[in-house]
Amino acid sequence: MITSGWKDFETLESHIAREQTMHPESRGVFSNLLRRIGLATKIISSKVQRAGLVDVLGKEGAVNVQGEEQMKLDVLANEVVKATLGWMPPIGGFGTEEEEQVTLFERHEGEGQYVVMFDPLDGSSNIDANVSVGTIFSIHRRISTGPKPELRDFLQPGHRQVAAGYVIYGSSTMFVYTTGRGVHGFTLDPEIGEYILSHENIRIPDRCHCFSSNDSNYSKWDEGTKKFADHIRYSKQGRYANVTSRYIGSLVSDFHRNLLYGGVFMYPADAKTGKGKLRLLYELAPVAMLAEQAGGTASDGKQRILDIQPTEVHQRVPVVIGNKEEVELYEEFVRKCQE
Ligand code: P6P
Repeated sequence: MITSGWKDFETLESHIAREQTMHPESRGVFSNLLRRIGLATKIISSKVQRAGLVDVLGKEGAVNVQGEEQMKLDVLANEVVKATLGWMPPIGGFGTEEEEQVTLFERHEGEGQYVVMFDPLDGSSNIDANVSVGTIFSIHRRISTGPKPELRDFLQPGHRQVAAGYVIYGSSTMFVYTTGRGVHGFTLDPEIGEYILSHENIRIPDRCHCFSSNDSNYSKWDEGTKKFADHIRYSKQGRYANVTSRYIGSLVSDFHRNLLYGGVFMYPADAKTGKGKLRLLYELAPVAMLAEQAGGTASDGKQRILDIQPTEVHQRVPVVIGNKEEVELYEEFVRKCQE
């Protein structure tokens, strides 16, 4: 009988509604925002899953604010996010990897209380090779009180996020999010167009199963980072007896694998410039919130990613993220090599 187990047939919609009951004062505004993000990602998923069939593969012929070549799907995903969310009264403004400036809206009294940051299609350089990509989002409550948001509403430390999540467009499409009460994963059933709860209360396994970094940058790393990477990969004893290397080159995919299997991902600073590659506001702060909600953590080598006070919208920082034991070990290697 197909009805057996349907009592557990939790969808993203019903989960959001259930979470809302934890806030009796809530009018459902925040819940509607999360639902719309779910809708936007279903639309993006339908485009990504048919990328080879519709003329959306390949380069847009433009570069984004990062100086990165925009793929057609980057532009399309960005437009979908803007069209799906931009008109919503609760959104005072949004920022996206694809645009230099944040977009600010003048809303009526009592509206526009949230700002949202997006990486509409993370890992898009992999699209032509059919590698998993993802959408990452971060939601903050405004701290300014005027009719329009101000930049400081976006430049808040990650520990103030009210929600964060990603959707991974892989062998299946999965929506993973947190509102500060655990991490929950929903797999899209394309036959009914619903995200179904498939991974409730995800906890990162306490084992370093995977080590994930772009080793072609090894020569650019500082000594502490090199020693840490060598220790994890080559000691082949104790906790690291069975570590394997995996690197997809798509943050959402590398993070999602480590979240489920255990492991550590790092994109360290270039020792010469001190700069990292990954963006703080719409890549690292959201995945760092998820990591901590799942029992892991994320650091720039010296401090929690979630404690960094942002200074600009497209700010890049170094990162090590995953099991708490490995991230803390990294910080120790960095400290020792700087003493
Ligand atoms: P590299 C994708 O372009 C991205 O922003 C992340 O998704 C990914 O983790 C990283 O860059 C990959 O960078 O230099 O290894 O290609």
